[in-house]
Amino acid sequence: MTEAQLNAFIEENFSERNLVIISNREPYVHKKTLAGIKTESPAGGLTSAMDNVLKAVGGTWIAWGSGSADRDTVDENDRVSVPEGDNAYILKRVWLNKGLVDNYYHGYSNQVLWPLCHTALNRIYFRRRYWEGYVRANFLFAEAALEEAHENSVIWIHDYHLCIAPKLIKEKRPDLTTIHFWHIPWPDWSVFRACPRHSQVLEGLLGNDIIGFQLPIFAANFMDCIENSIDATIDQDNLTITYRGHTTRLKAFPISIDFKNFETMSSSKRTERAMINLKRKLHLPPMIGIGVDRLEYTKGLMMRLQALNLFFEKYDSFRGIFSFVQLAVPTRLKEPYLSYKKGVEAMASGINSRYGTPDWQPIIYLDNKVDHKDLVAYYRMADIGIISSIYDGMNLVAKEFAASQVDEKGTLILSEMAGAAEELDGAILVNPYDTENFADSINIVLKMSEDERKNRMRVLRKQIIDNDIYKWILDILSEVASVSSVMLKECKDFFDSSAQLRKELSSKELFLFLDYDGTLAPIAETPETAVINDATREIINMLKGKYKVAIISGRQLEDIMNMVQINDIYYAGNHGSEIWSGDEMFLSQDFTDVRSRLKDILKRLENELTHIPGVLIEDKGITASVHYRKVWTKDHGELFSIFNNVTKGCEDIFRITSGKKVFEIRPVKAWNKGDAVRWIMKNYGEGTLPVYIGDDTTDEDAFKEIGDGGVSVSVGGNPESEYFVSTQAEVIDFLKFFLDL
Ligand code: GDG
Repeated sequence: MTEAQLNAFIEENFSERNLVIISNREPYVHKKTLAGIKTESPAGGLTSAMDNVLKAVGGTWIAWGSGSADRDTVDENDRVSVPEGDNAYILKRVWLNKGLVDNYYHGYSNQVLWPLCHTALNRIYFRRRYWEGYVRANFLFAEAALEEAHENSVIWIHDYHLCIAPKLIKEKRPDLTTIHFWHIPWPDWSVFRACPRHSQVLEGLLGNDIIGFQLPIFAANFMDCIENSIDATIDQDNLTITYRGHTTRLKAFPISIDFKNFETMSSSKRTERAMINLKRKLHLPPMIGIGVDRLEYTKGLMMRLQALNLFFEKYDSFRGIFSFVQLAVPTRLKEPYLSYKKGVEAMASGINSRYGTPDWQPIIYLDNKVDHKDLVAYYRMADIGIISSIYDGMNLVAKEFAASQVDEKGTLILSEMAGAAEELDGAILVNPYDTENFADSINIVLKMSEDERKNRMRVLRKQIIDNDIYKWILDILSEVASVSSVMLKECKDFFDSSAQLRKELSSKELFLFLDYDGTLAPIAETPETAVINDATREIINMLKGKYKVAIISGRQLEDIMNMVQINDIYYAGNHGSEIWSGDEMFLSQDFTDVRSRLKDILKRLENELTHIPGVLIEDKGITASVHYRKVWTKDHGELFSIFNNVTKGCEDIFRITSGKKVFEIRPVKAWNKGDAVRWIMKNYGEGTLPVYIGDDTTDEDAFKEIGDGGVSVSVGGNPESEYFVSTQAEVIDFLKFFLDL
């Protein structure tokens, strides 16, 4: 991919659109110095990647103005053109006072979300004021974005500092397209549930049209968290979540670097001179290793030093001829980082005093930030690059190291826990906690033949060439273009539209179709505890005097009639395969065969699933449900595989569908809720307009059946329905609306 190809794509698809980026960190910081105002670019993967995007696309970047001269360099709208002289785009600064920085940035962002997402639960520290500051700061960022947004703008939000902003932006401007890229890992529910205010975080993020993750597993983990904590409609196949009428799409976009730029910088004469100077200045031995990290506990610097310590102890022939250069830029400058810094420094100097000699140091520890142009010299001269993250979204250093290896002589040792390990085949993977194996891997690499090194490095570089930063941007912007051109089908808030609906419906004869579980009754742990309350029952009793009413359920007919206990209305059980009209029963087919085959399947499932606690098998005569709401997430994989195995081969007679934590086994020819609506309307609904409310994916067939010929309403929002009510608790107001009509 080249910059030119990307520009052509942007020209074609985005020339009419304005791109607004929001991130916590700004790409250019203005600082007061004795020599005047100086501009700096902070170290960090995010800023370097996104600076490239805006240089290519133009637009506005909104970020916290953290530099001492930041206020002196902006105009009256808090804007400044950057980079200086080039004026490729606008940087708009948001001002945060010290208290807000402490609570929002050092507090909720860095002491809750950062350790949480890196599964370092014992490092989480939460105060209520952190959360309040976080919400306030998100509000300020969202306001700034709304000021800069044009009609048609695309808002590209970054990372864990800004989880609430998407919701705030969408509430005011639903027409804007919002994409959020999550740079760090996303943990599964067993970890994420430890997050104080986790529902608000998830709800905030669901304001986005797209959420991008580094790896598919992080998107799957996000789904897992939604499934366990938010009443939303989930489409596992298309990776979409519909919540309160809005659909969010999840997708993995592994981030990359500007390969060409690193390669060009590294091949330059300047770099060759810098390598000679560094070797002389640092008294480097013939073989060297390199580590480049923010001084950050997730980067596993302690584990790396432990492995190096063991390496120098065990493989003493390398003493005097191999040094490891560690560039560690201090970051965040607060606890726990200050203690971590001291620990790392003490360990490095311990190794040096243990093995060092007057003219050789095993570890050369440098904590000053170096310019990228100089950084490539370190990368290029290294025989080995080490990344030992305990958990990492991607890790751009891995890719920068490879891109700078223009002589192809260096080898990368890469932690299995870094996202980059999923992509970079030529690297030697290590578990950072396995110190012996890690130390042995350093020895193996240093003794590796030149041919193997070159082969590995070629494979590695090829992967990055094919998937560079321009491809990453293109993939994301293509997704944005497709989302906005199709404009994911949205549904409207029923109550916001009530005046209009009142006008349209008051003169009509209506037929109310009501789903039961999750609609008339709240979802419960077991089917028998999902009960309808007296108030709802009373309203339905009144409604049946005014309109025709049908209860449509996936439960067995007898079961649903027992649960609801209202006479003189229609019932459809087993998704419509059994219908009760008030005085007669209708079956959609002869179920004799189905019944006996289903019995066998359920018997096998019962036998094979007994050891998994929490599985509930519901025999509904002609259909069955396997509920796993109470099954631990860790057992889901095993449950799914047993279920698939047992039901394999019965496709001639049964169809498997899934709903909210439930698998349904239904005869191939069995009716769905859409069929039930059609049949009831044809036989009993002449002259009436159907109104349907339901909460589950199985209600989609009914929504589709109704289409424009009635009113379809989902609980929680489903793109197939025309309207939504937000929660099950609002269903009672929905029923009252018809009573008052
Ligand atoms: C997050 C995720 C994900 C470091 N020291 C110096 C310096 N750096 C630059 C490197 C590289 C960047 O910092 C670090 O990249 P990481 O990928 O390790 O990034 P994080 O800051 O942890 O960021 C991470 C990333 O977002 C992107 O999505 O990969 O997983 O945690 O670019 O070169 N740069 C300069 N001097 C230094 O001394 N100039």
